[in-house]
Order: sequence, then C-alpha cells, then structure tokens
Amino acid sequence: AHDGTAAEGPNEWLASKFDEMYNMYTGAKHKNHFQLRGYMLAAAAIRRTTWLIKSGDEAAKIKGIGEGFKTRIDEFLQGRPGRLFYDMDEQMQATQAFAKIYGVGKNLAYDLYQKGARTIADLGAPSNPYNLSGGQQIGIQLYDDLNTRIPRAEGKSIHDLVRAEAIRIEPKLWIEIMGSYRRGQENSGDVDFLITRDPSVDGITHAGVLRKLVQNLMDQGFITHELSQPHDWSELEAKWMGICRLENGLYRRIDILCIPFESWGASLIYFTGNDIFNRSMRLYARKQGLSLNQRGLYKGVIRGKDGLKMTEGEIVASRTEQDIFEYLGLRWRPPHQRRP
Ligand code: DCP
Ligand code: MG
Ligand code: MN
Repeated sequence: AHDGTAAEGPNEWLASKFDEMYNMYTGAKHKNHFQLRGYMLAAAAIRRTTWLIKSGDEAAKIKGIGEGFKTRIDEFLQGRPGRLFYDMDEQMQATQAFAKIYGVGKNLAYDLYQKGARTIADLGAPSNPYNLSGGQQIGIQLYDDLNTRIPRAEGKSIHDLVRAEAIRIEPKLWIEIMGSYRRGQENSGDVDFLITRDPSVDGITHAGVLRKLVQNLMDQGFITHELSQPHDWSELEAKWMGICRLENGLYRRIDILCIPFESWGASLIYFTGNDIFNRSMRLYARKQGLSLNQRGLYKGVIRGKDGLKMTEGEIVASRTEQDIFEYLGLRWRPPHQRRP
C-alpha cells in the first residue's frame, strides 16, 4: 500500500493505518465513542494533508490529529508496531473469531476474551470452562463447517431432500426454500424453509407436520442436531432450527418456519429478506400509518409514544406478496431484487 496511486495523497498508507485502528477498536469496550471518532478524524486529516508526513511531531501540528497519536505515528512510520497494537490485534482476532460461533454475539465474544479465552480450542475444552450453552458448544464443534458458505447447488440438494420428505408426510403441503437462496444468491449461510397448507377445501392444516418431518429426517441421519425447537410443535406457527448433513458433506445450518395459511404472502416477504430490505419495507408501511410483520399488513394500528403497538389493527393484505406490494403502492420487486 506504500505505492500511492495518482488519486491518493502522499499519506494514504498512514491514513489507512488509522482506518485499520478504527475498525480494530470498534467493539472494544474500553474504547469510547470519542476515542473511536479520534481515529476516524485523524485518518481524514492525514488524507487531506498534501505534504508528506515524516514524523509524529510534524503530524501533531495538523488540525484533527491529537498529541496522543504522535507516538503511534512514529511507530507506524518507523515500521515498529507498538505494544498496544499487538495486544489489541490479539483481542480483535479473538473476539471476531468468537463472534462467528453459532449463538455467540459481539458482547459475549468480548466477555469471553476478558475472561481469558484466546482461541476456539480454549472455549471448546471438555470441561466447558466458560459455561457455554449446548447450542454454542455445537457451534464450536462444527465451527469450520458452519462458517463455510453453502453453494447454491448444495442448497438445492438439501431443498429437494427436505421437500420430498415433507410431501411424503402431507402431499398437499406448501413448502418453499427461502432466504438468500430465494434471492438468487450464489451461496448461502444456511438453508431456510417456509411451510403451510391450504385448509379451505378439506379443513386439514399443516399442524403436526413439522414434528414428523424433523423426526423422519433425524431417523434418516440427515438432521444431525437440534438447536431450537418450537414452544408447541402442534401450533400453526412454529419455528425449528438445527443442523443437517448430506452424505459425506459438511454440516449445514437449516431453519424451518411454519405459518398459518393466511400469512403466506407476508411470511414469504419476511423470510425472503434480506433483513435490511425488510426493515425498509416495514418503515415504508409505517410512514403510511400501516404496520407490516410476518403475519400481514395491518391498518388502524395505534402506537404509543414509545412506538410500541397498542392495538393489533385490522389486516388488509397477507395472502400473497403481490397483495402486500399493491396495497402499499409499491412496484413489484421479485426476490432477486430485494436488496435495500
Ligand atoms: N430475517 C429478518 N430479521 C432477522 C433475521 C432474519 O428480517 N433478524 C429475515 C430476513 C432474512 C431471512 O429472515 O433474509 C432469513 O434469515 P437468514 O438469517 O437465514 O438470512 P439469509 O438467508 O438472508 O442469509 P444467509 O445466507 O446468511 O442465511
Ligand atoms: Mg438463510
Ligand atoms: Mn436462516
């Protein structure tokens, strides 16, 4: 990065070091908002400088660069990363690795580091020294597999297998592959399924199918782990999360969501995502005095000062995605265009 191109100023490399520090310290709890901002401002100030910075003393004269960065800048320019830099680098590496464990968020990742954990192997010691939950321990055991993206072709194989078993249990079941696969992505983090059944002709619902489906797929050796079960398996709305594995393949995350037939369209939108698209669509509905969730689009929802719903309101669209787009006055967007 030393060879600055024509578009870059003479101090691009030094500025990029401050970008790196900004990224590195983000999430570190002992750095406050102002300190973080300091790195960002310094990076900008260094970029704006048109003359070549050769020392910390010179740099400290520039507006936006604090005295406190003098030593840092000397360390960078002389190619000797300081002590703190190494400490923080270890922290950053450890917390980022921990946060990729299934069921471990940024905060817990940081706490684990503070408690002395440095590697995934530390966390996975047989005595479970950090009191991790069953799901988190599975996340550690299958760490590499679960952090490997699922190619689209494998997503399709998993879908074909799950669908075939579901249809065998209930021939009139509606089952659809959702999430990033439905959006057309080349690879996915997990494989998501949405399930319902139209009860209008014969009164039969999909209630009970989920339990049989999971049980059968476990008996076949395809589902290998359960991470979360529904509160009530026989409800029309139920969510299951777990892990599956094709013969000789990697362990893969799989999510199955069951929903009442009336909610099909709203759930298709929700479970197709992505999450940022969902947020913007919900905000759009809200600005029109409506409310959108995975069950449907509602009017007449009354919200308190805190924004929380005080009344459910009345459902105005939910059966198809198109109904919901239309009611909102939005141009139809097929799944592969559902980016924010
Ligand atoms: N979803 C959401 N908000 C969340 C979690 C999920 O709106 N907090 C919705 C949008 C997601 C969909 O559910 O697209 C599926 O969730 P996934 O976590 O499986 O995300 P994706 O399938 O989009 O991506 P990935 O390939 O990482 O699984
Ligand atoms: Mg997914
Ligand atoms: Mn998912």
